[in-house]
Amino acid sequence: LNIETGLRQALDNQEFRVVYQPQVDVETGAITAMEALIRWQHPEAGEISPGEFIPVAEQTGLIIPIGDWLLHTACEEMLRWPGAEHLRLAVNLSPLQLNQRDFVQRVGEICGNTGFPLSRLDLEITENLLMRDVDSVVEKLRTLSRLGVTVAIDDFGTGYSSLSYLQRLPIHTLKIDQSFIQAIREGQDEGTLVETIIAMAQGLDLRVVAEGVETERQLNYLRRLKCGYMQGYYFSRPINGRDAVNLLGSWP
Ligand code: G
Ligand code: G
Ligand code: MN
Ligand code: NA
Repeated sequence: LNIETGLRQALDNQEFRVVYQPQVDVETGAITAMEALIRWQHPEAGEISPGEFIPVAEQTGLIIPIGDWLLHTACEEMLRWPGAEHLRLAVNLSPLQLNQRDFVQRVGEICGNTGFPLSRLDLEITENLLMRDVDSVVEKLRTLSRLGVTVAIDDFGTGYSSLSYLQRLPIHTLKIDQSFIQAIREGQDEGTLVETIIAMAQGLDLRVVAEGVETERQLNYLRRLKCGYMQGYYFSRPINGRDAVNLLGSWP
């Protein structure tokens, strides 16, 4: 299988799908957002994971049309969900997308065309942005922030962002990498890095989302620390739009 060749045809052949994973308010238990995640069903090779094909999409520039497709599709789909009028939509961005000169315009157009309010959009960027031009990315994120978009640092704690870097970027949310959450186990849940990150985020006035929550122990721990939001298999795996509608309808 040649991933690059396959990727070049995948959009035309409608081989991508979007799945969604809920984010839950720790205090109220309500679902407040859905993270959109891309899936690729190759006609011969079957499902190929984003971990495999996203790097190739980035190297080839195909991440630009693929990213546009994902945002457009997720916006359209979520707007059709009953009772989801207040849900936020979180999407993952590659550095290459942010480095596009017309990035702000593209996001504005996709939301404008679909009717999805910018004020319900969360952009997830990783710490290792490898941004060629930090100033211009900061400027773009500022512009989007003024329009109501929020920005999250994804996989927080695994990259090399310094505190000064964090302060420079107009961000609203830290998503604690799942490896730190999974380290919360019987007898090992004191003085964890999670505790430190949450305290730091509170000091910086940032929202915190804990990723990869799988157990009740982890949930209770996050509640004690007054972590704001959480996401993980404990609540739901990433699911398709139809299942997401059912989940929302039956959520307590
Ligand atoms: O969904 P899964 O856990 O398999 O995702 C694996 C990785 O792929 C994660 O780091 C996730 O952020 C990334 N990913 C999933 N969907 C997208 C997408 O639409 N765009 C980008 N850039 N990355 C994505
Ligand atoms: O890098 P990013 O955070 O966008 O990646 C999200 C990925 O994490 C998705 O591929 C999703 O399938 C995966 N994921 C979400 N919740 C859990 C969880 O509770 N446990 C594990 N192991 N993976 C998870
Ligand atoms: Mn993410
Ligand atoms: Na993450």
